[in-house]
This record gives sequence, C-alpha cells and structure tokens, in this order.
Amino acid sequence: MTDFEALKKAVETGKKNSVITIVQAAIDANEDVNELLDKGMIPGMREIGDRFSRSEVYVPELLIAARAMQAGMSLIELVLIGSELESRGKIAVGTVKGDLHDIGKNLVAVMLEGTGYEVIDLGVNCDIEKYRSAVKQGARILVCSALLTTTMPYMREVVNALKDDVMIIVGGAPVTKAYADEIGAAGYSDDANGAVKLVDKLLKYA
Ligand code: B1M
Repeated sequence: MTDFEALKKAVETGKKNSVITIVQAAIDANEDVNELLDKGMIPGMREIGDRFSRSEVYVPELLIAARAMQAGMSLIELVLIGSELESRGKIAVGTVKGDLHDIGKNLVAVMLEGTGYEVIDLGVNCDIEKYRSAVKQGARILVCSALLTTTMPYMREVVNALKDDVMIIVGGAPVTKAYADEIGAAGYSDDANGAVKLVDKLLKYA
C-alpha cells in the first residue's frame, strides 16, 4: 500500500526519482491512481505553494516540484488513457493568456482522455485566436484554466468572444462558481474529476 505521506513529501521536495519509484510501485500493485493524485501528489503541490506564499521557498523550488509532479503524472496518464474507448467528441483544453501553469490543465486533459474524449491540448498562454482555432477543429467544449488572479479576467474575454460558437467551462485555483456565473461561462468545477462530470452533463452523457 502506498505511503501517501512519502509521496506528498517527494513531490513537495521535488524528488523526481522517488516520485517515479512510488508511483510505479503503486501502478504495478494495481492501486487506484486517483488516490495517488488526491492523497499524495496534489497535496504535495499545495504544500509547496503554501511555503512559497510564506516566502520559505522560491520559484526554482516550485519548478523542481512541478517537474517531479509531471514525472509522476506521465506514468499515471499511461494507465488512465491506456484502454481504447469510443470517442465521445473533441474537447479543447488550454491555460489562458499570460499564464504558464499547466499541471492542473494537464490533469483535466488526462481525465477527459481517460473517459473517452478526444482532447485538443492548446497548451499554456492561450489567446482568443488559439481557442478559436480549436472551435474550427470541431471542439464541442473549451476548457479554460487559470491559476493567477491576474490572468483569470482573460476568461471573461474568451467567453465574450466565443460563447455564441461553443460552450466554455472554467476552473483553476482562483476561479469560483460565482465568477463563472458572472462572466457567463457554461460551467465551473473545482477539480479534474468535476470537470469530466461537467463535460458529461453538458454533452448529455450523464
Ligand atoms: Co505559480 N503561483 N507562479 N508557479 N504556482 C501559484 C498559482 C500561487 C498560488 C503560489 C502562491 O503564491 N501560493 C501564486 C498565484 C497567486 C495569485 O495569483 N493569487 C503563483 C505565482 C505568484 C506565480 C508567479 C507569478 C511567481 C513569480 O514568478 N514570481 C509565476 C507566474 C508565471 C506565469 O504563469 N506567468 C509562477 C510560476 C510558477 C512555476 C512556473 C514555477 C510553477 C508552474 C509549473 C507548471 O505548471 N508547469 C508554479 C507552481 C507549481 C505553482 C503552485 C505551487 C502549484 C500549482 C499546481 O500545479 N498545483 C501554485 C500554488 C498552489 O496552487 N497552491 C502556484 C497542482 C494542480 C494539480 O492544481 O493547477 O489548481 P491546479 O489544478 C486543479 C484545480 O484548480 C482544477 O483541477 C486541478 C485538480 O484536479 N483545475 C480545473 C485547473 N484547471 C481547471 C479547469 C477546469 C476545471 C478544473 O475547467 C472546467
């Protein structure tokens, strides 16, 4: 059984090899990979973020933790999207203009792929034209992620520009349901599982 505290600490302190070892061992033992995320890896990222807020660590430590997190996520991704599912349609995911945080956005993308959606990953720093390009490629829903209070307002611009063409849903640490309602987004969720449930609901799979 995974030692979630050790996994959390390994992410927090950026011990990439330890993260890989712990995650691979859990996968080999057929453990629930969602628990690895929810009880170990995501709390580890939260902890390093809190320490950053208290000026106990700086950007390099955040980056090292992010690399360790991504290394674990790439193993989990192989499990989540390993099975061939019939496509439920195209969903585009992207972090808004000015924002380079992609771990949460990648998690949403992996969960969507794992449940049968075809994901168009627009990456980070997405302007309206980038989101529009996904609509042209047939995306049925745009998922906008923002992690900074300074970049969150760009979601309103995306919604204003594209809401007549496609459904736009929003999320990310500073985003709230009230904000999503205020800007006229089609929906909000506070985590990756919730994003999948929301997409299922909007496309009437649930
Ligand atoms: Co930055 N950063 N960062 N950072 N960083 C935060 C966000 C911050 C809260 C840290 C802090 O001060 N405590 C703070 C923002 C403060 C604010 O705006 N209120 C901050 C800051 C200030 C900055 C810089 C400005 C620092 C600087 O340079 N001085 C800078 C900005 C760069 C830029 O974007 N222009 C910066 C840079 C970085 C790194 C590059 C070093 C690195 C990112 C690496 C990467 O992403 N590849 C980084 C990191 C790692 C963080 C923290 C520590 C962790 C973020 C993370 O990955 N969390 C973060 C602190 C924190 O979040 N506690 C912080 C784990 C991830 C799984 O959670 O992304 O929230 P999250 O995703 C969740 C949900 O939000 C949701 O699902 C996921 C979980 O299931 N979700 C959605 C996300 N998108 C969704 C979309 C949906 C639905 C759900 O659509 C429907």
